[in-house]
Amino acid sequence: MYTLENFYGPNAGYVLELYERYKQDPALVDEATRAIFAAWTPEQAPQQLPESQPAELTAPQLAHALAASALAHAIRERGHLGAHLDPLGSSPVGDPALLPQKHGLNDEDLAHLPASVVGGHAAEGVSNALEAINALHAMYSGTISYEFDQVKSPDERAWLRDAVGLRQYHTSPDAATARKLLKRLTQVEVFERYLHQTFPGQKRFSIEGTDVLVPMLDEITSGAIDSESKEVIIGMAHRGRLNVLAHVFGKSYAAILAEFSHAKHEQGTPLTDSFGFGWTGDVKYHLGAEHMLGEGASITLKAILSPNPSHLEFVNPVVEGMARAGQESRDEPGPPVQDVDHTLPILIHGDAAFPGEGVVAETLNMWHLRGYWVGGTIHIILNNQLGFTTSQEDARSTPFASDLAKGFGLPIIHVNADDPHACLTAVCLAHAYRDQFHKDVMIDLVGYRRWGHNEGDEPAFTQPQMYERIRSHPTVRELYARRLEEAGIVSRDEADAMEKDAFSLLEQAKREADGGVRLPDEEEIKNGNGYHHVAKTPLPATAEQLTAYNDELLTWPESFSPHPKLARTLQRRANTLGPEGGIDWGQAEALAFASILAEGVPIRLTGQDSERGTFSHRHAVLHNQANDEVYVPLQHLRAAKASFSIYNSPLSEVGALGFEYGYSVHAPDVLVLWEAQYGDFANVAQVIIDQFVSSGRAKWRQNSSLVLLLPHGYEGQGPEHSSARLERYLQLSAQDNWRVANCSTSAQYFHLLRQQAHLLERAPRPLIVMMPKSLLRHPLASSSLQDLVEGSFKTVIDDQQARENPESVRRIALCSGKIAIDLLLQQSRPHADDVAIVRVEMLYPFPADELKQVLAGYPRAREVVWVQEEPQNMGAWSYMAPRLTKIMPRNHKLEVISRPARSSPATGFYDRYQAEQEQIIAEASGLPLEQPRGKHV
Ligand SMILES: Cc1ncc(C[n+]2csc(CCOP(=O)(O)OP(=O)(O)O)c2C)c(N)n1
Repeated sequence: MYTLENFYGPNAGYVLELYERYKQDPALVDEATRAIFAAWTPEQAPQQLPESQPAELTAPQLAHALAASALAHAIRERGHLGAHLDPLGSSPVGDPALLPQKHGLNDEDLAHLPASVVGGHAAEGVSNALEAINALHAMYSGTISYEFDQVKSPDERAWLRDAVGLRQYHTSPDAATARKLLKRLTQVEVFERYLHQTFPGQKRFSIEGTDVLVPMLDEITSGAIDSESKEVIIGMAHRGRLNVLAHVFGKSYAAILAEFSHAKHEQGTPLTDSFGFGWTGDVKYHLGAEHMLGEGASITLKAILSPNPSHLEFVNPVVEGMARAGQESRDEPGPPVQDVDHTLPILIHGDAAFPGEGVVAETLNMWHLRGYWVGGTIHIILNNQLGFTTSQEDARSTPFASDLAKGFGLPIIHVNADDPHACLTAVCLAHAYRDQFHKDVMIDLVGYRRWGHNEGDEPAFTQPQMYERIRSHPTVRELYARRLEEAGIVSRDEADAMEKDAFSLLEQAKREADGGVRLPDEEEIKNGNGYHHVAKTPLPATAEQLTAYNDELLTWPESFSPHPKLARTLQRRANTLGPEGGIDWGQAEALAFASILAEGVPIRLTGQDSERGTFSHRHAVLHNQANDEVYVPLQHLRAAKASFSIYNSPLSEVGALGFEYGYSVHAPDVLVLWEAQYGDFANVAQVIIDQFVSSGRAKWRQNSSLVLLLPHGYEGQGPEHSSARLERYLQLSAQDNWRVANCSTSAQYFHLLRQQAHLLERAPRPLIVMMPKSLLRHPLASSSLQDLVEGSFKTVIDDQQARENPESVRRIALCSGKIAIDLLLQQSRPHADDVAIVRVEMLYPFPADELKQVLAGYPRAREVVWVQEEPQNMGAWSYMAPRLTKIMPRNHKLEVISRPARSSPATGFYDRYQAEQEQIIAEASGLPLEQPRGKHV
């Protein structure tokens, strides 16, 4: 490669030599050189050269032409380093390559060269290279600038360069549109000013400094209406949210002002009325909204603002999942049919949060994956150059807030938030790129923050100089009003009148708010959550149906050859529907899925290696050994009335789970399942579990029926592959927020899945399932066709053996999941007749009635022990103890048998694991306890 110095001065001779070679045969020079020669070669250029100049250039002319070409290239590639992006006027980073002098050129040299050495749209309609270079500077180093070199496809780069030069995307509004824009900016500013004056010091996370976001969103939504999209889904943090709610989502000023005044809290607003109803609400700048957009008869676009927690950026994967859900039709068998033009996702980021939070990278990594693609997201960094009190130098290691996006090949548009026309150009271009290529695109909207992080903060404590500048910096409305005044479009009086009108609307709204505004939630709260009143059991599947599904699931096209070993393993499933049973977990799941699809409920399952199943137990996707083609039997089921999709997820938890949560929220009729590779990896997704799955309903009345499959069980695999941290889910259980199950047989899992599908509409709740590992194929955990056909999900399973002689039972050993099988395996239990082993299969909601009934069935029992594999400070014990105490007969004592309290969930030494496990089983089976390990409660 050449350095810039190669193209002039002492190197001119060398360049001429290269040019001679190029003329002989272009293939004799490398690609980069070829491209430069092609830009000015006489084949293209002679007609644009002044007539006096010969087609063949002299050596100095040639050197200047090459230098000009290199300068043009530098501006296109690095013009953003010289762009005027900061409204507060800080100098651009700069790059010497953007200056003609660095290339050995001055203005006169450029003026003597043809515009064609610069090429592209900059060369159109100008008479020499100097004018073309100036035009190029205006395009790439003005108040808008571009970074495209990271875009891998040459076609896309060419399209983007073309789009920058074309007038088509450049906003130069006519007088009426300019007036409308000024009015919008006035509404945005006056809204914030009004709140500032009326509620001094109250948090609102003002948009001021990036006010132009609102007209930018207006532009995107009207573009979406033109593109016939049906939905836009927006994810954003607190900054500017109230303004977006008011102006993009049509939330009434009165409702917002009422929230500030707390006007309704004494009269039955959620906070006081919601006790017991599962809704506790959220602060106003986290709330979501829905609004229909359009004009007159064509109100066709549904705008959705996803609610989000304070945790910055974690809403990103949720919005992507919602978008995917909105884009898919699922009412036919086979894979869902996706229309990416139906739904447009928009993510608004913070300049500190975007480079800082890992979930951003996890979400960006999904953009091109089969199971996660949404046809492109428009990203906007609301760049106010500060994160709370942290300056950019301390917030990131890269020059631009958007640099992370370069690694994912996104085109980036930087724009100064004080130039509304440039900002609208940025969104038009971004939207057009998304529509054309269906890929993500990034806008870095550089503004400032007029107040502190929130309105109670004093920003000058930490950024004195910056805030000195901000104090005297006119607002974007003021700047735009002056611009329109100078252009003779809007007079000062007109601009002032716009302000007055905006104020009087707010004053009127305040009067309404003070008079009491009805909040829309009361009816729902009155009705409670209804969970306890629905029929939980679906109609059973028949033996004939399940047998037919089973046959079909074991059939693939004749030309298709799965791995022979796998084919043999799967064929074993052909023999398990007889009386001898043997339906294992994988088969029970497949049959449950088949019957759910036959009832018209679509299914989507994702997770790391979930197509095969981490433990090689699922094999929902078969691979032809001859050509790598795949065959998904559940997509070919004749009885299916809905789609089935399954994807291996990327190696991500927080991003992957967030996506599925969003999908489940926006497609409530779908059984959406996310599987952790091992249950404990779900702690990487803890924010999604805490902030969305467990609490979304309480905070935002957001319903999800997402199923989390979390492999769990002590099998000697060490600290990280044993526990799915059941205790955490149980600690978060309240207000009927979800269901937590730990099944001990494949039939129970079968019924649990069918029940969840049945409850999607009736009582939507997430379902947390502790999944087995060794039990996947364990004979004692497997089931028969009869178990599938005749049974239904049992929240508690009594001990059949003990039931034969209940009078002799002295101790009731309660347990859940795999330890139950370990206990039942004790063929020669020393006190088999004395101890009843009772399985609690649904831990939350706590099956109090069922347990009471079981306990009452052993009249001579005096002791209840909770047996768990987990250490005493983990597992279900802390959750069960107070609940069991409440329901136990008074003359019973309650004990726990477990590993002792530990900081790490399991030992790393297999022999120690085994000894511990044996001790737990021995203690649970023996009577009485010689050395009680637990405490009486
Ligand atoms: C995950 C997370 N960590 C920390 C915070 C606390 N916090 C709230 S706002 C903020 C600064 C955000 O800066 P930026 O992303 O630039 O957005 P801005 O507030 O400037 O609009 C921080 C650190 C948070 N909300 N979320």
